[in-house]
Amino acid sequence: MLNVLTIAGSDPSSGAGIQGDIKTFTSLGVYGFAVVTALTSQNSSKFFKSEPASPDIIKSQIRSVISDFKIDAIKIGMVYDKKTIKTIYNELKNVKVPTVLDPVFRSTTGGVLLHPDAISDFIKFLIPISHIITPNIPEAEKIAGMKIKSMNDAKKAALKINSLGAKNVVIKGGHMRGKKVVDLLLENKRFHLFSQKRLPRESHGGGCIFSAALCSSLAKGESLPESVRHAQEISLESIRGAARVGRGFSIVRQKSVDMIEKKLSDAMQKFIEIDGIYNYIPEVQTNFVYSKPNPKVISDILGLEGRLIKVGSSVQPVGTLKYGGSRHVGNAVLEVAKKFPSVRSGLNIKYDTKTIKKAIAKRFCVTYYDRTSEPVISKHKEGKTISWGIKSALSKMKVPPDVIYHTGDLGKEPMILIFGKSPKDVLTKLGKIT
Ligand code: PXL
Repeated sequence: MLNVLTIAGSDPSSGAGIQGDIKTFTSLGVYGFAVVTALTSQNSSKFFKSEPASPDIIKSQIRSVISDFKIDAIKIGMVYDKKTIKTIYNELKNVKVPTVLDPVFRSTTGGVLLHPDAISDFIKFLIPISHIITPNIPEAEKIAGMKIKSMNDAKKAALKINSLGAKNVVIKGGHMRGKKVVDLLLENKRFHLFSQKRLPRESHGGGCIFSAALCSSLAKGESLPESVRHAQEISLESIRGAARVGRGFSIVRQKSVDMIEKKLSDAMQKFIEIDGIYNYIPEVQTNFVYSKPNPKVISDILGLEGRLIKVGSSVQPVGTLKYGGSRHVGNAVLEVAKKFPSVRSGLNIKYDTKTIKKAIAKRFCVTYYDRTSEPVISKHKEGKTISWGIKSALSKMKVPPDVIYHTGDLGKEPMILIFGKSPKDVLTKLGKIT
């Protein structure tokens, strides 16, 4: 499991701050650690007070986490005053973990979250140690020292913030007028625009969700454009689901965790980390899928819209997990699950007679099909070959298969598919034959 750390303030209304961040992390399947920089008292309509934690306890909290856990990404939220900023800077300046800096200046209800005399230290110390900074328009105006009235202004402000030491900048467009919300990313001197429908409401916690989601995506190794797109989608979804739990602003609501996605992405991570696994990646690359119970259609099956690809002597995921994302392995699992509903996960690896022999020696249930004997009608229908092949391989089977292979056809690479109840089960089987 991936680990992320938020260094932020406490919000007892739990929409924003560390409470909000932990919910976002959990909903995205990463483990969230939290270092508290300040306490606030606030609800959905009013901000009452705030009080910073002492530098000593902030330092000690950061050390207690960093010294024990492997942290994959960090988010910095509310930092309140100069002392807090310097403490965080000192603790993180030599830590090589991608850091998302969320400038948190004011609460939704107008409470001061960064003391005005601390803004110059915020810029001087925290911006240079961040991998990406995520201001909204008013925050970007304050940091860049200019008004932002147009996309052109936003681009200028992003370049200015970049010159202050932020390696990458995303300016969230929510405060700009228009039917769409356009977020602007500056990465390596290049601009990317991300446009989304505008929702007709304001809610508490949206900014925190954006930066916490971005942090989770970076931990997962997604590219910056992918991470921003994801963060935008997740924020929108959480704002759409916001609930009016109090008398004031609605509070954002994170969607619940998709355990299918979580289990598959955890298993993919483990797969990638298997020593020498690149030797098992076929020419057509690998996909790994996990199905909802009793799948009826390919869109019941989660897979990579992309592949796990061999890069030199490593394996890297390309693309994102989507239901219906995998045609080949997805259709294979769909076909097996129709006959044996306990089978819900599958993975393809390079064909090798040694692997087949090992599977047989381990008393795995192994079967195969012959692509060259596929009827011509079926061959010409896109995506039908797999369904035909799996059906033919299963025709005499009484128990669920562990492995199905085929030895190829003219221009078609031979392949081994491993099946199991869950991605973890598939990995266990894989471990026994590789
Ligand atoms: O949304 C920014 C934010 C961050 N952290 C804390 C907050 C808020 C907004 O109210 O209270 C603690």
